[in-house]
Amino acid sequence: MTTSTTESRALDEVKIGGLGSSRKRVEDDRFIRGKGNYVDDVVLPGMLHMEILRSPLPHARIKSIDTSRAWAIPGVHLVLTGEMMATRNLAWMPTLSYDTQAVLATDKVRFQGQEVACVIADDPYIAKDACEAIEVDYEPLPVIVNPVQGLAPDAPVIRDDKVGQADNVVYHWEVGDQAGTDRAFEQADVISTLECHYPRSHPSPIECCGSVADFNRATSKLTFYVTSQAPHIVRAAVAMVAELPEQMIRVISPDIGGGFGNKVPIYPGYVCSILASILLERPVKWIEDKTGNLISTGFARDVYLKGEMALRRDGKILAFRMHTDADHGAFFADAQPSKFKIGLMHSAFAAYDVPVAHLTARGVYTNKAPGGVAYRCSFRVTEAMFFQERMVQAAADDLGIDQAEFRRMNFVADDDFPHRTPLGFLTDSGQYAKCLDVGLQAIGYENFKAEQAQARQRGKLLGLGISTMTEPLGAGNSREYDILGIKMFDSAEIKVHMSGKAIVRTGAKTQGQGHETTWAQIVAHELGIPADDVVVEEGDTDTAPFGMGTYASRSTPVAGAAVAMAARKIRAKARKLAAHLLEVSEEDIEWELGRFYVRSSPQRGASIQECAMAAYSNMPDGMEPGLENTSFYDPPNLTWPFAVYIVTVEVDPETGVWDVLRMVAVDDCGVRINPMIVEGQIMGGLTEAYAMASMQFITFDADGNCVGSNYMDYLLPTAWETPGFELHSEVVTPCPHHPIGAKGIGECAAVGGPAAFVNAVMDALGETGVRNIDMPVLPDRVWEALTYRRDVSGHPPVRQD
Ligand code: MCN
Ligand code: CUN
Repeated sequence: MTTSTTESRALDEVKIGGLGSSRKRVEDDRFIRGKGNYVDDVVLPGMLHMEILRSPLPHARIKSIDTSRAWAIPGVHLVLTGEMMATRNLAWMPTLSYDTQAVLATDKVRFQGQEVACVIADDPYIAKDACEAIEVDYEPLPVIVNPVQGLAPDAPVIRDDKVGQADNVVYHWEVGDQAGTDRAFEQADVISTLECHYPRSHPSPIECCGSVADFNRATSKLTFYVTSQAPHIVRAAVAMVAELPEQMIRVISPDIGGGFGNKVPIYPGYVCSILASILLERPVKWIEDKTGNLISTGFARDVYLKGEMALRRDGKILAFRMHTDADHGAFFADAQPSKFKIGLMHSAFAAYDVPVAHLTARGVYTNKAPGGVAYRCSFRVTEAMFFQERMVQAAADDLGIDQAEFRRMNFVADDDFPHRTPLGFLTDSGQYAKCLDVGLQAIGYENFKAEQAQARQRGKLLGLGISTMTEPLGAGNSREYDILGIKMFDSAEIKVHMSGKAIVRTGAKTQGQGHETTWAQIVAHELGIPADDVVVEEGDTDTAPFGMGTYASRSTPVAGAAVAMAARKIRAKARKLAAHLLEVSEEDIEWELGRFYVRSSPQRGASIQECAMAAYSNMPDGMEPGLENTSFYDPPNLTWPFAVYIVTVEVDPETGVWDVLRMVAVDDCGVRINPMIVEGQIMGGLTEAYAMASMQFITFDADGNCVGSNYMDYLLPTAWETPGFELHSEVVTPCPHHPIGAKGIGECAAVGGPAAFVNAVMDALGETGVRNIDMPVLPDRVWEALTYRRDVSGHPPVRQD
């Protein structure tokens, strides 16, 4: 390269795949060729197959289990029951929320689909047949399908296994200033109220959960292939539950076909496959089927939300109070920071400048599969933001103030950061009003209002819904966030080879988010090594540095930050190597992307690749050879992305059917590492938001039968049903405490999206006096609301007899 001495020789960052490059996802090369390596692709010599017998009843005492017919089937190697698990102290296991969960039921079954027995056989078909040959004698018990029933004074105690548990309450939790909130309500001109139910929803990844346990008696080592978003947590849990030494456990999460939170909890199937492999000294594979997944694995939401807002006539929000009743199913098995019982529900209204607030929460056991926290949400932020935006719209309507204007006047101002919210968070940065303005401009807000008025005169119902969200992403800091006492931080390791190529490993675990692409981009940004020269590896606890895994969109905020910090340590060492190569002192060295140079003669330089070679072949006296480093990153705060979603709909009053006319999304997630991947994340999240708002329905009848345990009943939108989305990326507020200014994005659209759709339908219903229709906003619910001019609740039915 011939350049003049004054001209920069820095590499073009976008060309080498650095920050801001919409580099194609490197992992897709194998995925689109069908060459991914999922747990079900793992085939080991001598491998056996496990199937689970699940309870048909939601609540029943187990009188007896007869496995003799199953044992007699040729090809059956082992039949596991709770009684056998109990002899090894494995009938119950700890959950990630300091509760216990039955691995295989011993005393009672507590939800439909609960694991009762396992069969390990030569193939999955024999195992399944043998499961059907097991005879279980159940004595049915009264069933509880919602918190109202669970809290009734004469309700049967579901968790009678727990010493001292006399009712179905899991916890009471509160935060905020009750007395101050009461005083603020006394000052209010107007008090707005809202009550709604955020229904159960299910992540439903393409790949179900599964595991292959391979215990080798000769080496005493357990290799455990598993569909986990957090392999290191699984290793810790297996060490705890199975009492195996941690260094003898190798957990490998290979390719994962979508996680969405479903693959965070520890499932009974994992534990049973491990015990079976230890007992049989052969590899044991368990692959869950779709119904098993839909009926028994980590659900989300199912929370009853109730709140009030104290308002001044001019539109100022003075205070809010909120109460939530969460249906946790039979076991409190959520994975969440232990200090916060209802997740991060107290992030509600964090984008609004509210002086004082109070939140109470109660968890209730019911005869349903354990759930509550998973599905594209940073620990219940989804429910918090949904309630926030439904409440804000109701308050604006009550005051007769324009919904956009009401939001704008109450937003935390751009110069008011860091901002302490009334429920204790410290939000870091944002340009809320600007995002809103971009959204309103894009949707043509003023025009729409005119169109809406004209349409109403013609008997057509048009509606416009706005939703905003700010989400605390990137737990910890470790001062406040831990899971089972393990502090939440993350890590990255970079090894630069002598040719200047590199490998990055982190404690996170991609499930489709594209880490193999984006972590390399961070290295390219920090070191000037082209992203194509950097390979990324995650998910093997024997090789990856410790980390808490990928959920709550924590990877970029935490593991991504660790990648940048590890790269900076490498750069610091490379600088010393450059000084040595250029025969000047380190103080005389400058850095530009990909190259160190001598300040006084910029044409004299050493590329990062030359420094790498020197680390193996020509290091200064006294310097350790090699160019590798690890960084453990404990974030100072969560990152706080912000978004505005605006939807317009047309409702047919004759049928209640509603169609989305347009949807505009303005997301500010700080610096975008890979704009294309960020857009993919937003589109995926908006699709899920649309599904939850419009069609997805997994509920339970009065007898506790799960309705929605198959894809005829539980609907997934295809490209045909999904509306088009218009994405805007012009607002960028770099995160002030993240090394590259990035904030999380993985869940924002699923978190903020649902309220935009519901608000749009509610806006269309405008003058009917209907205040709420619970999700999913099915046409019959809309029709009912319009026809009878009443709210339509989505509460599960309660038996009347
Ligand atoms: N990214 C970026 N610039 C930013 C922020 C993120 O380029 N400013 C990129 C990241 O580098 C990463 C992706 O976007 O490649 C998502 O990053 P992040 O927001 O850090 O989220 P995580 O990687 O921690 O992913 C978790 C999040 C969660 S919790 C759920 S649930 C969810 C989601 O990701 N599950 C998914 N998106 C998913 N996408 C797919 N395809 N599959 C899943 O299971
Ligand atoms: Cu809550 S679903 Mo994501 O955090 O794995």
